[in-house]
Amino acid sequence: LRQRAKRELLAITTQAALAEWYARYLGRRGELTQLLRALGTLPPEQRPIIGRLANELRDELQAAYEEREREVREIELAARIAAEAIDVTLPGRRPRIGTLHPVTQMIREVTDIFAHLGFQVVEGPEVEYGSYAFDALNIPPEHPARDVWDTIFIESDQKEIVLRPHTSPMQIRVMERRKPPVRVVVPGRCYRYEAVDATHEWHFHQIEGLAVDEQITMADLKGTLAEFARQLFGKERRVRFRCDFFPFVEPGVDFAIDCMFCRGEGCRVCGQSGWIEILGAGMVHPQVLRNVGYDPDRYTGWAFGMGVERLVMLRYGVPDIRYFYQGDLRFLAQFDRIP
Ligand code: FA5
Repeated sequence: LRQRAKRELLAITTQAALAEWYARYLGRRGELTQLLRALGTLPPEQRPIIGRLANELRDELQAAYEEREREVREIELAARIAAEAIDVTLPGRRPRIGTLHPVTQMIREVTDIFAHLGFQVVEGPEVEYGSYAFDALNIPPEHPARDVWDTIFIESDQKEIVLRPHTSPMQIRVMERRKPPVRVVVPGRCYRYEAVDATHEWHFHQIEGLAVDEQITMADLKGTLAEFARQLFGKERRVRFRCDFFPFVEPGVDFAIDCMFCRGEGCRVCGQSGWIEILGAGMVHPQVLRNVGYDPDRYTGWAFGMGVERLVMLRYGVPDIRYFYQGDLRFLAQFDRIP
């Protein structure tokens, strides 16, 4: 009995098997317990001898059991640790950190350049009154120029409300509230009821510029924009002004830089003209100054408006404006210069 019990005990590696073993030998119906109970049936002279041996065996098995119990606990613990092991030498998983949208980056870069030239950055509402978006800018109702800005209307009753088709209404809002000198740039979203193609979105961004003071001239406009273009696109940039028409400026111009993609024939960016138009600009129309209560005999000023997506497209050679708002990370993650 002793040898069998001990052999079995040593083979045990789980608490469950251990409990079974205990019941089999030392439990209430265990073999040894039965044996001890049967002592009474022995002849009286044999009882003390057998009784002593049986009690010794019970103590021995009890001790062996307790020792094995400790060992089994260690075996089980070791197995659990092995199963739950963490390899601390594995490299960590890099969290995915977002990047600023290329349009946001460009807005920051452009407004930064103008901030260093003494311009304040202000913002205004995207939902705008028709009176600010058009009338105060010298575009009366029924004027054909109103169709140039294919407008998305919110309300078309007496008090027209629109999604602003350009940032120019902020010229009015700023001048209404301040006396000259005024020097501001206004970044913001614009919306147009427009067929979307590679260079036109129905939703895009502009940055408006406005400077009004005594004796502001076209030369200031030219100098400021040339400086801006060279900071953004390189010192060697040449610039061009050509006549253009906007109802709220007189004279109006379009401003272009020399094409930096031209390698001789067949340039897809500038269409071989050698020039890339960047923005519309001009001297603030005297009627616009009057509309905000400025004296056009005392004050003059200039304004410009540029498309931000177009600047990004030029800078990085993005062929299609539709990439900007498709939310495709393969496109967006390329602009990962976090400032
Ligand atoms: C204007 O919106 C005038 N407010 C600009 C201005 C301001 C002129 C101050 C004079 C004085 P225009 O419609 O050309 O002008 O738009 C200006 C720029 O916005 C364009 O050169 C272009 O870069 C961008 N733009 C216009 N429409 C879209 C469009 N659908 N998608 C993307 N960019 C556009």
